Amino acid sequence: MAKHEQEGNVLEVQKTRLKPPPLYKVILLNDDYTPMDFVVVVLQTVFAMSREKATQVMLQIHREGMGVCGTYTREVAAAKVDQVLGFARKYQHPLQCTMEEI
Ligand code: TYC
Repeated sequence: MAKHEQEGNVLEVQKTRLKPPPLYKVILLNDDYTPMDFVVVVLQTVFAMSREKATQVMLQIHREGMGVCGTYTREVAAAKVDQVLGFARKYQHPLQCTMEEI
């Protein structure tokens, strides 16, 4: 840590680089009841996907059981999970969403 004298005050200069924040995958789970169109709208709204991309991702989740919707810092990932669960609850669909550190 370098020190600089400036008008009598000692300023400490941060030399060491900060670690990049950990990233989290937001994962959507398949179920037998949530309508496909609803999942497509969620992917478009919460994850800013085009209709075409959202349809691809929805079908991949439908076939494989789960899928990654995006990777974000912890707070952003948590907000996306909350948004998905909020929409699902509002329209009474059992859609589940979770996050996992990379
Ligand atoms: N499996 C659902 C159906 O057949 C569609 C679906 C896709 C639900 C993706 C959830 O994350 C999901 N209606």
